[in-house]
Amino acid sequence: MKATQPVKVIGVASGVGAQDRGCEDGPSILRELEVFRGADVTAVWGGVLRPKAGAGSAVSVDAELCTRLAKQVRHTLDEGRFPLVVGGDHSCAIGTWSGVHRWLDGRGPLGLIWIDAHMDSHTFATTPSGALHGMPLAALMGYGEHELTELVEHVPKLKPEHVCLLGVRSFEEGEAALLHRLGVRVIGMQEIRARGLAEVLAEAMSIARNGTAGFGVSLDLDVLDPAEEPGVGSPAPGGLHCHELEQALHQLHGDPALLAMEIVEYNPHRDRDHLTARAAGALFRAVL
Ligand code: Z70
Ligand code: MN
Ligand code: MN
Ligand code: MN
Repeated sequence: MKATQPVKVIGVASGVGAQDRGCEDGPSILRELEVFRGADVTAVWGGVLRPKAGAGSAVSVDAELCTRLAKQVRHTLDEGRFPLVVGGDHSCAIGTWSGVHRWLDGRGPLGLIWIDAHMDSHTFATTPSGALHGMPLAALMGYGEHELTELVEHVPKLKPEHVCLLGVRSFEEGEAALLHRLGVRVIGMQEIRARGLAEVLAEAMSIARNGTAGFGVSLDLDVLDPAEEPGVGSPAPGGLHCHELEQALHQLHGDPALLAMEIVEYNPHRDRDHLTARAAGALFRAVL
C-alpha cells in the first residue's frame, strides 16, 4: 500500500465454506465496532456482500459470491484504492485474489503470504471435512473444483513459487502432500519460534515479491493464540501473540508492492470482550 492511499473495506459474509457458519456475522460486527478506524486511516466501508440463497450447492453459492467479490476488488484497485477484504470464512480468498489477478491483467504474477494456523490446501479428493474454507489456497493454484479454479479467468491465479504460508500448526496429510509436491514454502510455528517472526516474515516477503508484479496478505485470525483471541471459526492452540504479529507486520508498512489485504474467520459468537475484533483492527493498522 502506498503512503496515504485511501482504503476501501469490502465485507463478505461467506459462511457456507465452514461447518460453523458463525463467521457470516463477522463483517457486520467489525463494521459496527469501527475497528479499522485510526488516527490517520480513511478506511471507508463499501457494503457487505452476502451469499444468495438458492444458488445451488455450497460450491455454487461460494463461486457466485466470490465472483461478485472479485469484481469489487478489481473495481477498488481501478479507483486507486487499497482493498481490505473482511470475511467471512476463508473461502472468500478465492474471490479476493482472483480479483487482484484480473486487475494485474498479465502485467506479472501475483505473490501471496498466507498467514494461518491451517494450510487450506485441500481438494474434494483429500478433505476430511468437506469444508470449502479448507480449500481456497489449492483452488487459487489451480487444484480442485473447476467452478472455483476457473473463477473470473480460466487460469491458476497463483504459482506455487510465489506463495508462502506462515503460522501453520494444524493440517491433514493430503493437503500437506499437495503443498510439498508443488514446492510451496510452509513456515510452521516451530520454525517461527526457532528463527523469530521478524526473520521468517522477511523470508515470506521475499518469496511473495521476487519475480512478481505485486503481492497480497491473506490473514486468517486463527493464526493468533485462541487463549488470547478466541473469536475465530476454528481455534487451534499454540498460536502467535497479536502484539508480536503487529510488530512484525510493520515491515509491510507503506510498501507499494502490497496490493491488497484480507482478514478472515472472525467469529463474533466466540469472541470475548471484543478481543479478537480489536486484534483485527490492530493488525490492519500495522501495515498502514
Ligand atoms: C481443516 C479442514 C480450516 C480455516 C479451518 C480445517 C480447515 N483442515 N480452514 N479454518 N480457515 O476442515 O479442511
Ligand atoms: Mn484459513
Ligand atoms: Mn485457519
Ligand atoms: Mn496480545
